[in-house]
Amino acid sequence: MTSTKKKNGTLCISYHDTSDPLALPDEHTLAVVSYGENSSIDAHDERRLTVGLPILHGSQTHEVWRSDQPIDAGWSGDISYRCTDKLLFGQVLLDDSEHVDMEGLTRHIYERILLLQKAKNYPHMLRIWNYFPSINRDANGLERYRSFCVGRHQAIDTSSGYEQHLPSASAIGTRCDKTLVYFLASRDPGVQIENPRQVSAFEYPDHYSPKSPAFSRAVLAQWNDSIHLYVSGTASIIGHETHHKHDYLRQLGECLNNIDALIRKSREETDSDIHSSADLSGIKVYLRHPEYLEHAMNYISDRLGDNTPVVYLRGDICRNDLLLEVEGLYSSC
Ligand code: 3EB
Repeated sequence: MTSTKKKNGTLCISYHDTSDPLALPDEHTLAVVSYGENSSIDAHDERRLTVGLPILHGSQTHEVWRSDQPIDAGWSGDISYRCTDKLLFGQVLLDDSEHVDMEGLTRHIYERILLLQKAKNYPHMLRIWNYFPSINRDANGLERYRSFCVGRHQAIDTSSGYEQHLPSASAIGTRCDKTLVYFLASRDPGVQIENPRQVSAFEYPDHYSPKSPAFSRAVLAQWNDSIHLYVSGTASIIGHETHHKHDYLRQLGECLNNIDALIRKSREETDSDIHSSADLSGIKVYLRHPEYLEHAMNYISDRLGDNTPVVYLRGDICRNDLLLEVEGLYSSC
């Protein structure tokens, strides 16, 4: 479905196909996120970012971030940003390979982001996406995902109560040679939602990673004129353990069960009127193997119907036994 109506508000996030005029940046655009073989930021227009994951299927594959408020843009070191009176959208793209020190690279990125948040006064990180190469590869005796967790933990503020202020997140492995991180931070805090079916990631036992993964399961943001729910990358994890290790369809079912449980929790704890994963504005399904695509599409269509934009991407998941992961986003405008 293509819409030509220009949406306005503090922040609107919507999904569009390539031929839709809204997929082209204008003066209200904070970002247009697309997908392709390599992670990149358009040299002529920093609003256009490409995540280095091949699209397996999807039509409305351009995620468009817009605001009707005046936008200020700039660079802070490696970070390109756009901000309004309320929010800061930023992105950073750096050379990476399996030989790069992942812990140091991640620490650098997160420290620079925090400096920018402090300098511009957007203290609340709401949502962050991390895409880096060779996520499951060992380097210097530690899987790169775990080194990422260590570097992130070193950079963030871990003073008392920090676990209640973590953003929702995704961390997905690419097969390109750059690390791309993009994020949304705000002047006002969001509401953290944790999943009753899962141990919070920041409380995982040590054997998953020397430092726990610093993210919330979901964050709800109440803007003046809209409600957003940012659902983290969600896997087939119950408690803290992977379930259905060799069965990607059961893993997919469990991802959706987890997202539905999170959405229920968000309704209990806030004024949100989101009822199930079928109400989400957009869903991303990351598949470790392209062969899963057809069955995954049939399953999603049976469970959610065909009204929600879904993009299927080839990406690696942070635990070797996870075959896929699902994230979602709700934007009321
Ligand atoms: C999990 O639930 C699956 O480290 O930022 C999902 C989303 C996962 C974000 C992160 C990890 C992260 O543990 C993995």
